[in-house]
Amino acid sequence: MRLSSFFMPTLKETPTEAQIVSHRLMLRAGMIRQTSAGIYAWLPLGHRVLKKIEQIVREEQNAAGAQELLMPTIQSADLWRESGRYDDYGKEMLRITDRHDRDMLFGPTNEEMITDIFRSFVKSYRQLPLNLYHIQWKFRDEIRPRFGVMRGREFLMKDAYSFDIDAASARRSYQKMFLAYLRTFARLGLKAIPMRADTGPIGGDLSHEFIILAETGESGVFCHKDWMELDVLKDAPGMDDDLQPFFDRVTGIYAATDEKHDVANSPVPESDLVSARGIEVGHIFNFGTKYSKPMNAVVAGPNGESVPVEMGSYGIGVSRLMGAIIEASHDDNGIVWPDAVAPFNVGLINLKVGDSETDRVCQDLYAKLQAAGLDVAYDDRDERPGAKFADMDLIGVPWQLVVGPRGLKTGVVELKRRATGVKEELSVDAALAKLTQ
Ligand code: 5CA
Repeated sequence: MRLSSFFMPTLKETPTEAQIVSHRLMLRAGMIRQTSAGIYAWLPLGHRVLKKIEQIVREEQNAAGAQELLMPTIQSADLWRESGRYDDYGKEMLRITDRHDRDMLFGPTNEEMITDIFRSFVKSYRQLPLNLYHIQWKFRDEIRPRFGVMRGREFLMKDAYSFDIDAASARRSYQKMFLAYLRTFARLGLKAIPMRADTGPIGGDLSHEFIILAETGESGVFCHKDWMELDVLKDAPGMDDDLQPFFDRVTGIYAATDEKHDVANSPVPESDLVSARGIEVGHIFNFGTKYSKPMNAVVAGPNGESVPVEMGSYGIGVSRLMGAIIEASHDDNGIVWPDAVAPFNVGLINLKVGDSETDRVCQDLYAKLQAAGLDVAYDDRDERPGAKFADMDLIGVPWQLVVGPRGLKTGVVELKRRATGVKEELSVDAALAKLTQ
């Protein structure tokens, strides 16, 4: 992408309405634009990152055996009357009436709809286990939308739903998602803490929240003092292995409860726990037959008997993750994207647009880096070098390649790593080799 034509409305001033750093940086970098309270348009830079996060979430869901589908955002109220949640959900649900005076709603979650799809097509235990997910916009009329995309009213969520014949099999489905979540967050460059949680309006008795540590977070968390140094995924089993020992080990260590350490039930002494604040980026639930019973989602069991299916649901806040990643990874100059989700892999800075040799080398590098499959932000704007460096740091491009006439006289360019600030001078070919290796 040539920055001279890229729609990236960066701001020089710090927006005063934003209270936390991720919100400030997303506005300053021209990633989002608020269109109503808690509702955002995703501008090209923000959209790029959103799609990268979404893709990592998708790949790990697929690797855990979940299958992607896509359900609509608008739902019929009738389904929610069947489960009993239409009245329970309260003012957070955006209720809509269509031209025929039918009650509709903008989905805050999809348990009812997926249960309806399931019961229409699945009739036998032989078709189980089944896990279906989608990545779709949700709407919750939050009383206090704030902190940008962190607590929005419209937000992008990945929600998966598992269906099993019995509780033991449902537990295994839960454990698969638990492991998939740890993997997903690790790939996003985040260290998520799984914490025993209340089930709230979703229901059930087994639930974990996944929390990213951040002082600005809205969740209180008790975390084992060694968690941030531990690499639990190092000895993690494969998806087809027995997951129980891994699950017991991890949850045993972090058996804290939503606001208070459950001293009576936790194997962890209180002295090993530290209390901190964090952002909830995922939440998983095992709720048994809470929806299948009232909605009559039954299958024929091995002896022909009718069995209400055991269910779980598994959410990841895809748009919230963008804020969480920035909270976890920024400095005074701007965002420091982990490579996996960066909007561009490489920033190519032309220090003297119009200088024929500099232009030629940049053009050549731009073509070769792209041919190697990298996303390149080529700063070919007629701007001062200082402004270009500042923008590249603000938008957090992990590798920055600086090309100017002075360096080219001796055949070198400068390569900077955003995260460390370390700069090195290399020949054009060596820089290219390093970036494309
Ligand atoms: N049906 C279940 C699991 S699919 C469910 O809805 N769970 S949830 O309510 O916990 O939401 C799942 C995730 O969505 C949360 O962990 C959080 O990361 C994200 N989320 C929830 N509310 C918001 C919001 N207002 N803004 C941004 N993200 C949100």
